[in-house]
Amino acid sequence: MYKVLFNREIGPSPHSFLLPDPVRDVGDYGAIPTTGLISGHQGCVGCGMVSGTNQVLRALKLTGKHVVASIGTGCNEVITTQNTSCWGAVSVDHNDFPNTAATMSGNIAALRALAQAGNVSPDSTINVGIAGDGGTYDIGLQAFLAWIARGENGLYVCLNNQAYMNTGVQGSGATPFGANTSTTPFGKAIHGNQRRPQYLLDLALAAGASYVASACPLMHRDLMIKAQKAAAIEGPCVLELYSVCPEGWKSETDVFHEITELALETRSWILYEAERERKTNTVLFTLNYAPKRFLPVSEYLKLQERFSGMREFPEMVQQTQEIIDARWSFWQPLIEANGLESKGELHAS
Ligand SMILES: Cc1ncc(C[n+]2csc(CCOP(=O)(O)OP(=O)(O)O)c2C)c(N)n1
Ligand code: SF4
Ligand SMILES: [Mg+2]
Repeated sequence: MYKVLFNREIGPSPHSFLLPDPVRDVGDYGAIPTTGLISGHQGCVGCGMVSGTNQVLRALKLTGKHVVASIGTGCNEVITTQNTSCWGAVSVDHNDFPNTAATMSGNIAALRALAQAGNVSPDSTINVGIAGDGGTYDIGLQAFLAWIARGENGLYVCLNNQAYMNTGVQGSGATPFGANTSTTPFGKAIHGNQRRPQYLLDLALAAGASYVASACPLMHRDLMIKAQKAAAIEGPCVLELYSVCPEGWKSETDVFHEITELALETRSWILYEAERERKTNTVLFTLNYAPKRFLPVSEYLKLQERFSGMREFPEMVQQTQEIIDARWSFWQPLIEANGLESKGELHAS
């Protein structure tokens, strides 16, 4: 186990108690030159993971280092490898579905060999792995946990769209309770996904990750700060991105913004980060966003047809609310200490 500390400040933070200096605050999105994914990908209109990948790459390029990305099978790989030029100057390899984290170890070994031969400087490169939730929570979990156990430097990005989208919307370990997927259909006898979702960042921390963070492309400044931190902190670092998927979520293609905002305001997606100080085995938790309104989860379910069946079953909506409340209760002491809760509503300044 580890000792838990809370950062009293709520909000995006370029500071880390593991780094001598803060990372560069990337500020407004518009101020950054486009060096992430470039044109030519084949993502659906309104796809969240295109924007998420783009922001990660932009943030990493800001460090001036060369990015080596190992990408696991899934939508992100399929939509960017018919035309690999959309990766620009990133060195990218497509690995097998379960192997993203194992390939990261191969890449770091290759970097060490090149450095020993005097061909590159050892800290000239950022070692990145990118995979979906199916490729991480399920088939890639063994490689992922073993990579963390090896303690190597690298940034693993999980693009979480909460199902196996590339192969026809099968449920994964990250699929929300009650969601309609092709393996958890909403029928008369069984009402959608009957399991509660797992939480990747909990697993990663328990396995010994140095830094874990959740982010979403809507909060681009927060996301890009976190990507830079994860690239700078020693040891395995994990970034999990909320990735809106109109195709699998059965949502309109132009409500990316609204869905993400509802996810944050209902606490269906919590923006936070955790850094581990190894000597004292202390983990510092920072909440990066406190909802402005304490909306019930029923609001979040409205814009996504994958949840439409649940609307007829108020007890399922209530169960979803309980799952959310239970997870949020971890942050309750911090919320109270900041005086943010009042009459059932949160008023963050
Ligand atoms: C060993 C193996 N099993 C199954 C597949 C088929 N497959 C390719 S992508 C994919 C789903 C990927 O889901 P996820 O990782 O969540 O990524 P998404 O497509 O949702 O972005 C599956 C099952 C495969 N390529 N390799
Ligand atoms: S199916 Fe979903 S994740 Fe895949 S490209 Fe389309 S919107 Fe993006
Ligand atoms: Mg997925």
